[in-house]
Amino acid sequence: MREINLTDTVAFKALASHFAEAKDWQMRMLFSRQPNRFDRFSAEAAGLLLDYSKNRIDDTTMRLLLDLARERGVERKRDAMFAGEKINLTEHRAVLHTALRMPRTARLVVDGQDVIPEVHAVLDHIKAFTDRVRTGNWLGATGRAITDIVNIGIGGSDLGPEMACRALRPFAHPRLTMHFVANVDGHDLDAALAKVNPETTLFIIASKTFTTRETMMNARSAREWFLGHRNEADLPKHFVAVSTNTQAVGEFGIDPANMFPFWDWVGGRYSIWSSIGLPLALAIGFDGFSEFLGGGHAMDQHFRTAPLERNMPVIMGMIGVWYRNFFGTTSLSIAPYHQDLSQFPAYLQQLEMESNGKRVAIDGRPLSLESCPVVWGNVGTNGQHAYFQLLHLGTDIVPVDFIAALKPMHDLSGHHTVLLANCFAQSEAFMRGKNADEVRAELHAQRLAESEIEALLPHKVFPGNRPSNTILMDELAPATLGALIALYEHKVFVQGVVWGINSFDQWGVELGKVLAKNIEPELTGMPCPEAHDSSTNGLIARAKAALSE
Ligand code: G6Q
Repeated sequence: MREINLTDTVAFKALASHFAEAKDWQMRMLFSRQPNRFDRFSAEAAGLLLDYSKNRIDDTTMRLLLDLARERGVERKRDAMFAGEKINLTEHRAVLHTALRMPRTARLVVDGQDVIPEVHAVLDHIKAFTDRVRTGNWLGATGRAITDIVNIGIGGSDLGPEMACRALRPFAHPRLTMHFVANVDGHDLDAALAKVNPETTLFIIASKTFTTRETMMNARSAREWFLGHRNEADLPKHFVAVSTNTQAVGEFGIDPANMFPFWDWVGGRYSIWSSIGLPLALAIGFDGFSEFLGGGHAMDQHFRTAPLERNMPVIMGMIGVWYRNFFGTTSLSIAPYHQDLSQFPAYLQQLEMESNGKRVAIDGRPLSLESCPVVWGNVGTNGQHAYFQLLHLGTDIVPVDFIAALKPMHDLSGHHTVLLANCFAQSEAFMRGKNADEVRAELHAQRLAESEIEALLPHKVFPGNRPSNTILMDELAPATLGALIALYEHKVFVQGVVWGINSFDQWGVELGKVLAKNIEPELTGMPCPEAHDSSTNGLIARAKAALSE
């Protein structure tokens, strides 16, 4: 079916004429004109508060953005996703990560089969296994309890569990240390193996396809390392798999009883809720993992049922469209003011950029407008001492998402107050800026000479009017983390619908999986299967010479 160009929709045209006026608005003015902006432009759901008042929007902007969401069919397509329709058209698949967090009592029929009993059968398996490891009843080959878990996976089979295990570190079992190996660069596996003892280590080979070059190479090397210390009969006690490919898991030598399956309707970057979350379930226990799923489900319910005016993923998605397609912003910075969310920007980078980094519409025609911005960031306050200079004073406008928990998970006095003060002060400064009069007054107070004040002035004026969202939660716990991830998943969905793209395929990633295969044999001295350009030939020659020394 032919997609209607975004620029041809009634709502987009209305927004375009609204933008002609809105583009010059100053947020300082908006706040003084509408003192209740915080109440008007904030929403709450699933333990999260979203303050979106520090954006270049007013009531009309929001009304028009929601008109656009409706005209693009966000509600209809959302319902189609939840119902298990095959909305991933290029891969002919349903998109059902939301089914992974549905309660046991739910029912969801896909291709004539209710998937919920299967989902819960796997969860039961995860529970039984994780209980045994955590209580010390799962013993290694020499009768010792497991102390270290090495997850070998990449992309969606790595970023989610690694991010979540770090985020929920205070909830983790004290005996278990988690390690994550993703890179085919042997330094990654080598560093992990140097820290662990084969007698007390459990390897999780996590790969949806069980064919990914990096993961299979790391898995084979880990097995070789293990067999250097123990024998083949000991493998089942130290190697388990998470995959959709039963045959390949068996061929690798992993006992099918130790395989945790999932389904092709779970995309890699949406798979933390499936067996790919096994490291998280091991770390925080099955009850914690269930709370995490519950948080995601609570956000699903909100996304499905809340009116668009109060619907957090819809609001965040549409504000993102406002900046990307009207103000022409090119990136989005994620600023978690929580050390345990240090991997969250990298996680969102994949979620957003792999989902919506597309240049053609779902019908294959080129998009009429830009899609996903570059997503990047780091924890606060660290980022303040590095790139916040550009966010405040650079030539580009970069919207920022601040994320913070109101209560810390530590007892250190004073730290959390300073952290939160910094977070709120930054969003205030982005919004207000500092005008010439304010800078002059400051410099006069320092008793600087008039000539110096005038010379310094342009450097010290902050234009402000730089937008941000702030997401607050009571504390960073399994349920709030689940809700936070699901919030962004659905925000990405909303934007994908508005841009008219398939958010659930990843042909750009698939390319990487085949490209290196052509060059690999050449580096080991095989004849050149195809002619490259002179640059690639030159690089190959250099590497070949170094590798053969
Ligand atoms: C995610 C992507 C990608 C994928 C990895 C690992 O949505 O498809 O990041 O997760 O390439 O794939 P396997 O799990 O199949 O090894």
